[in-house]
Amino acid sequence: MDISTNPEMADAAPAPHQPPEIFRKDYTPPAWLIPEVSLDFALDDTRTKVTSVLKVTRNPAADTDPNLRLNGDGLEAVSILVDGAADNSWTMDGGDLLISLPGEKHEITIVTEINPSENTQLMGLFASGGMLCTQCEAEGFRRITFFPDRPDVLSVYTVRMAGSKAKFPILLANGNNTASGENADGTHWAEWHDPWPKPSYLFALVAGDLVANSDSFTTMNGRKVELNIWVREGDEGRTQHAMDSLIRSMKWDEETFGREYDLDLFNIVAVSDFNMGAMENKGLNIFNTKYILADPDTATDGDFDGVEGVVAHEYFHNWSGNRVTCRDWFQLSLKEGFTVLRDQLFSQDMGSEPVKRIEDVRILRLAQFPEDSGPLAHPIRPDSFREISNFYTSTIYNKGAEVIRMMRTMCGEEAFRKGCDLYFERHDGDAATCEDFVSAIEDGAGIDLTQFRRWYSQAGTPKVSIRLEHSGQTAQLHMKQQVPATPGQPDKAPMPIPLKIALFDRTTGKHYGEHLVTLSDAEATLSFDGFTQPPVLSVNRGFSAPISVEREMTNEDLVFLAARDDDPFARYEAMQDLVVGYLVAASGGGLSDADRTSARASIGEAFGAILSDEALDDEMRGELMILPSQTYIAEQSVPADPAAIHDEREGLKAWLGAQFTDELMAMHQRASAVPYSMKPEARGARKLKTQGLIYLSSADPVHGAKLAKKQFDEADNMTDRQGALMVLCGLDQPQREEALAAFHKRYDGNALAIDKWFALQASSLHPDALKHVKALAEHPDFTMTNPNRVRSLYMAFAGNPQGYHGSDGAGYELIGDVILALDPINAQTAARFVPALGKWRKFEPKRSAMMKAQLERIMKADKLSRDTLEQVTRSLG
Ligand code: B3K
Ligand code: ZN
Repeated sequence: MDISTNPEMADAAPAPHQPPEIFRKDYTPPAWLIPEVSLDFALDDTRTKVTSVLKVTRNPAADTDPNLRLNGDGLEAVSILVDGAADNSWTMDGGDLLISLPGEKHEITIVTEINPSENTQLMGLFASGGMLCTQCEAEGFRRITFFPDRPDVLSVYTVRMAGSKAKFPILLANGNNTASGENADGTHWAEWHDPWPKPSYLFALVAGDLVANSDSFTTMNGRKVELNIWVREGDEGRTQHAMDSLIRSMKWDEETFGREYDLDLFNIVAVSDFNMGAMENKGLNIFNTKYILADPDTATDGDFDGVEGVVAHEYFHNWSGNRVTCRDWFQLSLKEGFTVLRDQLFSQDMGSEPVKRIEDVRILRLAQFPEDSGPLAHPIRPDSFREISNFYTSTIYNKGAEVIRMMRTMCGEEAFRKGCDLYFERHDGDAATCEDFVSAIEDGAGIDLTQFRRWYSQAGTPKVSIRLEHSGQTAQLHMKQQVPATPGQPDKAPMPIPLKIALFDRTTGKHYGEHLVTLSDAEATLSFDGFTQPPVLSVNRGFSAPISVEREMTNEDLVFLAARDDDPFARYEAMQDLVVGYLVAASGGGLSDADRTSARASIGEAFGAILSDEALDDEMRGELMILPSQTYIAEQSVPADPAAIHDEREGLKAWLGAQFTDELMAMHQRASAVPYSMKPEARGARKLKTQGLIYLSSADPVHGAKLAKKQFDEADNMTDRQGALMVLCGLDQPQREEALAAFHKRYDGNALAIDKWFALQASSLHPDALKHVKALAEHPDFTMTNPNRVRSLYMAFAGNPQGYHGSDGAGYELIGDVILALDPINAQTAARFVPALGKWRKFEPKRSAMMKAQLERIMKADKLSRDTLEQVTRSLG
């Protein structure tokens, strides 16, 4: 009987079938190894034939299992040969192919056929803008051919591909190009060999009409490496920054980590349809165009930094990820956390160290803290998953990096380097675990990390309460830690928390040295002598631990630190605390008029000190001026009322803008006189210009719109142009439409710039943002099949603290619609929208119920991908 025809049964519809949960504790080594693979691709847009020859051998380190399990996803074998003969000993288990093998060594030949043009999931082999390319991490290789698609099976690959020379003049794969040739029928072929054994997730192939920006790099041992950045014709003029970044990364990794590149060739290809930022395939990185293409006219300073950071990140994976890979996907942070740390340290060295540190903490707080305090919380080494794509999270990446950074802080840079050297030496060529990494740091650096390992197993952002008591000559620091309960982890043990602290003398404005203290127990008290009056405490300097600090501190002391702390992060933090404290209290309705006046006066005092401090560089000044995000304030005020937070935050901006109009105008004028360059002072000036506009337009929208339009019209670079347009987008002034039209006209056809045009409108503070988003979805430039475009409209909107949280719930409904519409097209991207609804428990009851109702609606859909189903289930659970 059809269940839908029986109303009673329809009501009691069972929960959708859940894919199996996979547990870290169940890991077993593969029964069969594949030392060598040969792949042959007959390339075609709609019918690519893949012939795979696998040399398989029994794994002596595993239990005997006659079955060779070859993972497949949506594949059908056209033919299967075992040792050259047709074979019928195979069976299917779901999408997987099982072949029963009698001996110790066999050769398996399998032919599959795939359709890259229909592949809207962008996993496996897919078509993008006329070219064919691959994405295999984590489990995309099984969409190309049957294979043990797990990271602990390492093979040497030889790849041959053939296809139309006119359509695919450039044929690339991992490793080195060993042979190529032409056929009489207009096709050509190329053969590639990668000498380094690698897991299937690092396989890559690209075929297309591409042009290269080429250069070379000579390694520390004199190996000359050919470097190519491949893009579509016309884009090559925007690749130089990526090339410079690559060369700087190669040099930096030699100097800082002693890591040298290991092939004669390094190729990067930029594609416009890509689920994420980039992919570190061995010798053939594939990038989202967003992280390759940059010039002053089309890319902001932030975009330039993004290119530099991602190019470095992917390059650094060559050691932290490729030479030493992961045993299983539970170890993802082994490569991702470590590589994020490496790219952060690189970017710190390339530009302003404090500004980079503040930016990284801001990302952590915006993306990771909400994960840690919500239904999707998981440790940096998860214990289970249903769909690994859902675990490419800020927790794995950003908190993973913070955890390794803490080890570095605790053992010191030199000892940390020794630990890293030992890790690479011990595990080169291995599929390793997080435990292997921690042990290598322990042994190499000579440090005991027994208790520290809890950072790998416990989820949740620790809260540390700090109180300073003073009597006589002694200051006592009372510290208490609490690691909150998270799903599946109700009870937590204390973790070692390294805290850099300094105690300032409030008369001299100086401190007597920084201390590194480690809070290992639930509570501890430390005494410091020699203070005749209570010192001012500066704590978690440099953000030495990824925790949230609750410190009992007067506004007066916060102003003191915001104006003069010599640790730039602590100075920023004092300013943030001052504002967060005010906005949380004000939006919660718990502030008397007198308290409001006095808190604003303190914020004004600190803000004034920041504007006028001549010792500050402008990049840092701009950083200190940025108010804490609405999302961060909402996190601090559960249950949050987004409308109240918005009103208070806007009120404070307008108040500061009015109080400091003259200073901000003078600052804007001074900054506008600095000519465009990539020098820090010019970048700082650009940051100040837009920060100035933000406050001035808040205080006086009519005047602000004029000033913003002037900045927009006179801009000779994207940073100024986008900054001005961002401000204009939030204003209900006539200049808004004029500037939007001019921007679209100027950049018509430039996908990355048009993405900005969508994103600025979708994230704007304009009261009609939702209406704008709905209209933009109908714009001819909008498409659901390009992830960048989808993100620029809908992800920007889901992060819009005002529009998304409209009191009628229409924003939630829109995101619910997007998830349902996108799920069959691109499940990975669809699932990324679920956390926007999944934070329902943090909001006031009315909004909370409406967000939850959207999750329940999605849950009822006929068919959901594994990705979305897992995220919705966890979010409701
Ligand atoms: N390792 C890739 C991410 C792959 C994501 C798969 N869903 C990029 C990176 O982290 O460098
Ligand atoms: Zn990575």
